[in-house]
Amino acid sequence: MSVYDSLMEKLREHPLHFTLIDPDEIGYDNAARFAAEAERAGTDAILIGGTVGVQGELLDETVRKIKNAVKIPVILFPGDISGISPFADAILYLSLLNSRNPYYISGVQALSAPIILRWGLEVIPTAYLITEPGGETAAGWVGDARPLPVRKPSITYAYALSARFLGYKFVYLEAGSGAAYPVDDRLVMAARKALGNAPLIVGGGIRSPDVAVQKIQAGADVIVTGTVLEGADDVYSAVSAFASAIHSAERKR
Ligand code: 1GP
Repeated sequence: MSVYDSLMEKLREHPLHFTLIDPDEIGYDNAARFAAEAERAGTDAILIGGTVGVQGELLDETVRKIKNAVKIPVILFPGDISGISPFADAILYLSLLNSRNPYYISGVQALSAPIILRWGLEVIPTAYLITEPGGETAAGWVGDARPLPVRKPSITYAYALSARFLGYKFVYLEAGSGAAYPVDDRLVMAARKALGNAPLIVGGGIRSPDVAVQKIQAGADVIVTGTVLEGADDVYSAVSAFASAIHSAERKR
């Protein structure tokens, strides 16, 4: 079964939690232990990526070590063409639809497509939408995004609807890693309204299980957390608190 199909099958049961590992932040010696703890605590997939300094040997070794340590899907979450590795199970093939720079909408995808085919990586087409306050984060700055404004949820609605019409398998609303606050509930609700039952990922600036549940109640299906887990003394307890709250949260439909 493909990674996408396995995630969709799980999503029919309950919302999901993904753990983001940034090799540049954590280093590959810690990454495998960290991922194994996160899996034991109930996270549903490991995302590997970062905007700055994630490439080459550091990325390949991190992916290989994590792959050896866990059975859950290991999925690339690339910040640029350098963020790809043949050793993962799948790649979130991101188009940053609200970038000012066509490189991040379709250029990097074209440049990476032939090597991704050669490696046989499973591709999961994902519309990546950076919301406020993402302009102040590395993803927003590097991706030259026009962050979707909190005061105008109709713009998020329009972008999410266009992502649905364009056939993306996932829509990812992103406040940016380490954002001062997460994606606003009104924007999550607007995207949900546009997407019907199609899967919606929300991440960036989520620091507590209560906030994660709030985003699910607003319409998210998958919550991504990175920074709050990297800083945790006890990774198992931190992930477990998120995963159990998210798995039992009631989704808005
Ligand atoms: C970033 O959405 C992810 O791409 C996770 O963000 O690091 O703020 O949890 P945090």
